[in-house]
Amino acid sequence: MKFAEKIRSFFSEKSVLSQELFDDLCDLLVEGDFGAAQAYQTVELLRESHKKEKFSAEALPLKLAELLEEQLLKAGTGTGYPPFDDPKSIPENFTVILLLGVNGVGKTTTAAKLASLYREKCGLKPILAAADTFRAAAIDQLKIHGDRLGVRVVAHKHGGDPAAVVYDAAEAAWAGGGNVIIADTAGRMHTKSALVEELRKIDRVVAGKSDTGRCVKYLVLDATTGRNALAQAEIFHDAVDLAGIILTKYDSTARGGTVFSLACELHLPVMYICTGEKYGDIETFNPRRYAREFAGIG
Ligand SMILES: Nc1nc2c(ncn2[C@@H]2O[C@H](COP(=O)(O)OP(=O)(O)OP(=O)(O)O)[C@@H](O)[C@H]2O)c(=O)[nH]1
Ligand SMILES: [Mg+2]
Repeated sequence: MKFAEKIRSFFSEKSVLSQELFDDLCDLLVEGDFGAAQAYQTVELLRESHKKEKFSAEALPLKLAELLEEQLLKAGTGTGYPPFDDPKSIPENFTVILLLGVNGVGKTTTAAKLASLYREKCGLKPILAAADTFRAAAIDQLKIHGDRLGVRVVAHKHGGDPAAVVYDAAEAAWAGGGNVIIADTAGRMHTKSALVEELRKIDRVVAGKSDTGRCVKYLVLDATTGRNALAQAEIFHDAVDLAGIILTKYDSTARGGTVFSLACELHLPVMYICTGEKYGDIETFNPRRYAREFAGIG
């Protein structure tokens, strides 16, 4: 059963706002991948607002959704949801988007989806950069996507320097070949310091190419890994300055509370949600819709 259905049936069975209901809701949130402390805190806030406003049991799902939405919006403050939503915000020069993440979370697939999304919905000219030079097949995998989509792919040989790939992609963009570079990285290093060093090098390459060029780092997380995804985010966020999260495989998960933990515990906003293997299976994250769906509304 999808979590949204579960929470919906939970609310539909309750007509009285009792202590027991709040306790059960807390357990349910934990089941939905909330951290225990955060679930407790959320329910406490609901309880307090109930004391003041005396709303009915029927109003509880909406109150929960509003509270959750607020938490999500707070995480997005300063970063903005999502960067290219508004076609008027097309960058003057170029933006490099680096996709980071552990093995198999969906980085390469997401790179292709973003290229398609930016071109179709935002009118941008994307370039794919094969900066995962670590795995031999990774370059070909990205080239296949590029061919299918008709998007240019900048690639070097297997084992090459990822920063040099980004440099060449930036050259191509600078020469008018594009305005958004999506770099598929190996996204993991043997040590944190090696990862940090690698990313600093890429930052320098981008900064050296243009005053207004910017480098945005997104961490790709597999939604099916639940609380483990949060642990990954913690490690990466500690090592590098992440702009946000891309959540993949949301089609295969029943829960989704991790999104609220990312927002509340790490102040990391989710930017995109991927719901399948096709290019179109990506959506810009909508805090209101997400909070309402989670609370079983609509
Ligand atoms: N159902 C579903 N599958 C996905 C989604 N995103 C990616 N996948 C699948 O997940 C698998 C791994 O995807 P990749 O894009 O190769 O992952 P990666 O992070 O690049 O993997 P490595 O380069 O090996 O680290 C593939 O079979 C994808 O089709 C999604 O949103 N939903
Ligand atoms: Mg890959």
